[in-house]
Amino acid sequence: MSKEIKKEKILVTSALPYANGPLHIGHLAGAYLPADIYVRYQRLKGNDVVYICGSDEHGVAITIRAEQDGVQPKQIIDRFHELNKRSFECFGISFDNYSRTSLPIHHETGQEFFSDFYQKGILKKKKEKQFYDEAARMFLPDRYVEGTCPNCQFPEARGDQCEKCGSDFNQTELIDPKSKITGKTPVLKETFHWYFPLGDFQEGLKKYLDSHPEWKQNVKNYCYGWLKQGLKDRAITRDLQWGVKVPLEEARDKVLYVWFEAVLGYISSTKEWAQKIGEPDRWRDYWQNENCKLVHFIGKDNITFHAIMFPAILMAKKGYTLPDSVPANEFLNIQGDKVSTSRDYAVWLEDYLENFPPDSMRYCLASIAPETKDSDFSWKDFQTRNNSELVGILGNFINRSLTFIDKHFDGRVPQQKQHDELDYWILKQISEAPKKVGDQLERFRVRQALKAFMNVARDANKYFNDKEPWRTVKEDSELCGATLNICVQVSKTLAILMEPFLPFSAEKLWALLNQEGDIHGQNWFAAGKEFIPAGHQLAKPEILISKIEDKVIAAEVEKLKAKSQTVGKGEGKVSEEKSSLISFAQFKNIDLRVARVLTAERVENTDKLLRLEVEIGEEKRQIIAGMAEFLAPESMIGKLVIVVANLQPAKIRGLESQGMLLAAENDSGELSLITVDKEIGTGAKIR
Ligand code: B3M
Ligand code: ZN
Repeated sequence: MSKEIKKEKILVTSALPYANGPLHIGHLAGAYLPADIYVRYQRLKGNDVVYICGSDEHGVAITIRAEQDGVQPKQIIDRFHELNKRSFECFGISFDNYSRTSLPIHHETGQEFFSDFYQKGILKKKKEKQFYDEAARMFLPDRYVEGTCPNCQFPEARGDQCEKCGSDFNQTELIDPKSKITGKTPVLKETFHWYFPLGDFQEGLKKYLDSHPEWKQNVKNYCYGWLKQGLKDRAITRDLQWGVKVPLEEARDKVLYVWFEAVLGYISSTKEWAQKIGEPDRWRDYWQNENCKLVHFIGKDNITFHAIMFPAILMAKKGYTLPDSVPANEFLNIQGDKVSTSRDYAVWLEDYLENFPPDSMRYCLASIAPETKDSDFSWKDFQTRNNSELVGILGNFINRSLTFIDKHFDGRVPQQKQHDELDYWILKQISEAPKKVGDQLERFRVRQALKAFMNVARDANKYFNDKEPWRTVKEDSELCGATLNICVQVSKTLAILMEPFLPFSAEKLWALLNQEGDIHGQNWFAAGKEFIPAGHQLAKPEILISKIEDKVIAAEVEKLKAKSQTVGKGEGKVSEEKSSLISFAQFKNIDLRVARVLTAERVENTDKLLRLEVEIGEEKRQIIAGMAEFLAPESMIGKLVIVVANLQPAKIRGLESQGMLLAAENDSGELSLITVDKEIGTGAKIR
């Protein structure tokens, strides 16, 4: 069957997530699950599809996180690359390759594009004034500056892009800019950068967009909006150390702008894939082949880079396939609130997997996919969808059919008989289903596709009910057998059709039907048509999907409630990992110093308080400490102690305390002073 159909070449990508934090279900719903469903479907159709992704490991998103944690960027990317890769695997996101932009193959690819443009004279070198943080003594690219969006007045716009309205701009256009490092207003200082002449591609891009009237409305709206404003040249280099080095002697301290090279990550990841399969040139079959369909799944905040910037880059490079479609999704909110990584208000993939199976979330997210507008995830809805739909409709049909056959027909597929009207009806439903589901998937409508799939399960239950096998088994066992034979064929159809949405359950069902071969390698068009012969032995029935209890859901709701009440600072800027442990950065915020006690005396009319004078390097400070019960003041004089040097001053009994002394305390409240074991000098840092 599939042989008659011409194989299509399709290269699918999902946005490369920054390796600066863990992933949450919002990520999954936007750029990964819809792509995976689409890819799995195309594979079943027998198309030649390669699914590419990887970690985005450059840019300020990474360096800011590293600075916060007080570690090197390399440590951040290694950690989150592995973590995120594993989370994707656990959710069945079936990339053919998950690469990293820190790999040499990517650096070479990025540099090759830059050099090519440079040599062709496409790039414009411009001297310009750029924001510079005098206190931190560095230029402030992109997200190192924040301010008010020049387009929509959103007060927390990043230096290169506004999260709110999606517009992108040069940072000097920001209103009331502030350095993210010191919070100070940056100054303008001269530097130079290379610009990609996006403006020159205005007409070419217009033609290109016009040739894709089928694109999603949200994507077209954004794109035409930008064209209307008029495209401007974009700087593609930055004054940073971390990134892909600009391959020019005169630009030693510059790297390629992360967005310029990140999109090229799709190409380098495909190259890496080709090398891994031992056909290093195979990537060209996709990227340099106008018959290959290139599809980018992304979130809406990335539209400009994929539908404007990247096509222009590919046009400039010449000989490359342009994106055929850019299905961008909107955002997923959680229980009525925006996801906030800094407040830990999110459903993290790793946490989810500790308590629930991946398919339940895949099902829920596919049914509420934010395709045309932002959508909302709630735990209650998740439970209802799992219990009443997945278990109550899909699982129920499979289970009642298979247990019936097990009980009354020894687990063997019964004989077929002359069909009646109901039989013809259900057979028609399953034979039409692959096209119905497929038509929606071709148009990236995951919600509708899932609905069409679930309609088959609904029809199947109706068929079972109307045929009343529990009655016919007593009156006409042959008729009953024929009904159950059809139920088996429906189950097989469901197994294939569910594979894109519910790959783990599909595997399980395939095993219950005791089918040979890999469910992931079946033929989509055989669904509803190629039947299991009578007499075939089925496996012992098992529950396909389990119900989720109220109390587990209640616990999840509580967890989120607690977080929605904590006030976040630095909302949504840089993700922080959640845990009760403190980060290294938090530890580093405490300035601990060695100090010498110069004088010590009791504070009059108190039992506990001592007034100490300490020396910290050049500085003298007064500290009021509650230690008099256990420590004689004279014994402390001359000792080297540890002081928290950046504690806010406090008034104690009218005396200002400018720091805190560290002491160990046991269960009975006894104190012992913490000292250092050699003359290291006052002011020395504790680390
Ligand atoms: N890393 C941005 C993001 O995670 C970015 C996508 C790159 S796709 C080439 O939103
Ligand atoms: Zn804006």
